[in-house]
Amino acid sequence: MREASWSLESYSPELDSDLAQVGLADLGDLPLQGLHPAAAVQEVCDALARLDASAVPVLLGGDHTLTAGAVRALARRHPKLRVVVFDAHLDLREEYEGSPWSHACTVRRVWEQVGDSRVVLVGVRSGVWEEWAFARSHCRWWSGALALPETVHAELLSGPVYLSVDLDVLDPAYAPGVGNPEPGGPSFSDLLRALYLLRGLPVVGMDLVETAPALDPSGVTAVAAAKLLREMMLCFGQQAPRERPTCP
Ligand SMILES: [Mn+2]
Repeated sequence: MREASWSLESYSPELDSDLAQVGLADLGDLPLQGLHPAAAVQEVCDALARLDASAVPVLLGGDHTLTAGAVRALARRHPKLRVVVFDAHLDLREEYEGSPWSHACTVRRVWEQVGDSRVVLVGVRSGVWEEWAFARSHCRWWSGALALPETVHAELLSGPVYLSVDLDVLDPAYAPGVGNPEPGGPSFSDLLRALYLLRGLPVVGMDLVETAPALDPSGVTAVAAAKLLREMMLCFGQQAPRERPTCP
C-alpha cells in the first residue's frame, strides 16, 4: 500500500483536502511475524496504548484479527466506543478451526469489548447461520445500501468511533487481491461515497485490512487500498490537533 500510494496525489479533489494538512507520521511496521495470533493482538493493543491520546492511529493490514487489538486499546481509553465495520463477512464466529483468534472471529472479539448494539456492520453478505442469528440480536447490520439510516448516524456522531474497513467489502472486480473474495459487493465509487457520508464522525482510530497484493498480479488492489486509505485519512484523520504523534 505504501508503494502503491506513490502513484497517487496527496490531494483529494472530492474532499478538497491534502494529506500534507493532516499531520501524518508513518510509524513503520509492528514486529508481529512469528507471533501467536493472541500475542500479535496484544502487541497491537500495546502499541496503540503507547500513542499520544491526540493521535488517530491508522492500521494497515493484513489480517483482520488485529482490529481486536486496536479496539482493546481504544475501548479502555473510550468506554463508550462504537465500532463501524465495512466487510463482506460477518466475522462473528465464536471460534474458527479451534482458535478464537482468527479473522473469522474478529467482530465477535470486538463485540465482546464494546457490547450490544455498539457494532455497526456495513456491506455484509456472507456468514454461517449462527453468525446471522448473532448479528440479528446483538449488532446493527446492513447488507445492500451502504448509507446508514439517520438514527444510526446520529448515534455515531454522539460518541467516539473506531472504523474498520476490510477491503473485501468491495466487489472482487475492484479489489481481487483479498484472502476471501465475495462477489456481489459495492463498487469502489459506492464505497467512497459511503465513507464521505460519514465525514465528521468522531473517529478515534481506524484500519484498512485484508489487503493481499500478492494475490493480484494486476496491482489494482494495492492502488485501490492506497486511494481508499488517503480518503479515509482525509475524512477522519483530522479530529485531533495537527501535531506529529509520539512514536511508540
Ligand atoms: Mn472480510
